[in-house]
Amino acid sequence: MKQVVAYANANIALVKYWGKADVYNNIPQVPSVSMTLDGLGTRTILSICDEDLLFINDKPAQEDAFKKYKIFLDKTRKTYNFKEKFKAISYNNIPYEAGLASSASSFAALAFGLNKILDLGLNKSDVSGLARLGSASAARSIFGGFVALKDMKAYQVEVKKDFLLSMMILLISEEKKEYSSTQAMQITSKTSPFFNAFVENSMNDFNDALEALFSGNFVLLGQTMEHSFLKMHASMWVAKPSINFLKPKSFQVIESIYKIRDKLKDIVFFTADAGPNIKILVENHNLLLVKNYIEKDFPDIKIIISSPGLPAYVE
Ligand code: 2P0
Repeated sequence: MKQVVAYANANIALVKYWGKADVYNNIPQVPSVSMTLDGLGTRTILSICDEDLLFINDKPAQEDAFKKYKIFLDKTRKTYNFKEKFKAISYNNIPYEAGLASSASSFAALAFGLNKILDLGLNKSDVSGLARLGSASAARSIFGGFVALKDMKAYQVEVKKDFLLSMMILLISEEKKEYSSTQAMQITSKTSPFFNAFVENSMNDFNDALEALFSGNFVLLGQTMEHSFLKMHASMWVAKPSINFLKPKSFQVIESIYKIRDKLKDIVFFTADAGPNIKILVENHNLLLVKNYIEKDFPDIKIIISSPGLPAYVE
């Protein structure tokens, strides 16, 4: 039986994607910038089968995940004109559905695997476009390092030599969230009076983040990242119904980061996605110092540390 194995890393957005310009083609309404996470991702074993099947971490996928997989395959079959069905056996080494972008690495690995098993002959940019049909953030996980996604196109961005960054991921809760990202962003874009402001500002954040990565300006990068995160969450809070992904612990961690900054200036910045886990951006030379502060304040929080990761690949 023909099978392929594909791997993709997850990514964390520094400048957030939130809202869709085109729902069917899954085209983001705003440009985003992310860091690909080294060693945190999804490995998928893909084979042709009589029916579409999805297993995640050795269990049949839950209904929501299976539905998203099936919709993605149906769109792909239509776009590339084939009839085959697929069994995907996926292993995530990141907490599933905890706002750690596991759908990004899942659909990136799946798109890479489909390209190979069907001999579609797509280049990386086109594989990224295919992954985007599954989840827009997946378009970024095809590439390594730092990645921009604007309209339909994702690409790796240039980073100043010796600008060495790490992301600390604080696992505050691995509970399944009340709304999926897709649901939450639809509610926000339809009902939040702040959503237009988020969209209008997004191009500035995108340009500032690219400039900061290019020139190695950590403070500009961190401030831009926090600003984008705060605008995304603020616009969700005033949606109808109001959506809040953060937990009291998330706010306590933010307080602790303010405290570090009071003492040591702008050496640390935070962000969060569609979940309560806080992600902390630091330059490598400050990593241990910041980790020690956080561990002292929160000895019970598990911390995962990641550096910029490699692009997706087929084994
Ligand atoms: C991002 N997130 O830029 C943003 C910030 C979460 C918060 O992309 O509807 O699973 O499948 O395109 O990609 C998560 O949303 O959403 C996400 P769909 P996706 O990383």
